Amino acid sequence: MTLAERRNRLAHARLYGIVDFGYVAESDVARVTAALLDGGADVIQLRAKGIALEVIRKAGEIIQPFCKAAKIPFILNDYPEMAVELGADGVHIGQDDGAIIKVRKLVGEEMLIGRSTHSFPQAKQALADGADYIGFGPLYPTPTKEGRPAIGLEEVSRMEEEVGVYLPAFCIGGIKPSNLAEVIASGARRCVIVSHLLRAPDISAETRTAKSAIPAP
Ligand code: 3NM
Repeated sequence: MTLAERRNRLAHARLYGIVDFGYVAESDVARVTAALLDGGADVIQLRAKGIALEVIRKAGEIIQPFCKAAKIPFILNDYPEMAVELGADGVHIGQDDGAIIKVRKLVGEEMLIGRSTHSFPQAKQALADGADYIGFGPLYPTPTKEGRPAIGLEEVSRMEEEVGVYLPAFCIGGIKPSNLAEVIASGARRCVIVSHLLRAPDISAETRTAKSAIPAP
């Protein structure tokens, strides 16, 4: 995908899915990726905290062709150099993973850079620093990042009005069907859902249901 196609895909994205090794066994990467894509996930990230680099690389080599065939951006969490080697469409970095400009030097101009943000000021900063998209959360307590304080819904509309108009902003953290309506009502236009989808008996169906609850941007 060209940069323009990558940006265009993100601009139209509503639901961002993550193949997270906290929930997905190495042997299940292909099945879960296919199910998320089949359910309509608009972006796929590989997130593997504390996993050996070789295992991450192998998982990336499985996910990349699935995403390429579906024309869905494949984003690697952390590891900018590996993201380039894998032919990923982007890399996602946290608040403590250094300056975006440094990551940009590693990945070049064609790749998307996503940044996790946990407050309105951090969201504004990520925009100023040249992020291609942001995550914003955690809105609720989440088993995926246990102990992380929830930021609630208060800042969502301001973030969307002052940052989300310039770049895609994905609300994240503890989002599930039972709170999706209030997340949308608070002003969110795009969501990341991890544990709820990955724990579902039918990941594809659950993904489809969640996506249908997020209005098209
Ligand atoms: N990042 P779930 S919250 C990976 O706020 C991640 O930056 C967050 O998983 C952030 O849908 C989070 O299971 C966990 O709550 C999202």
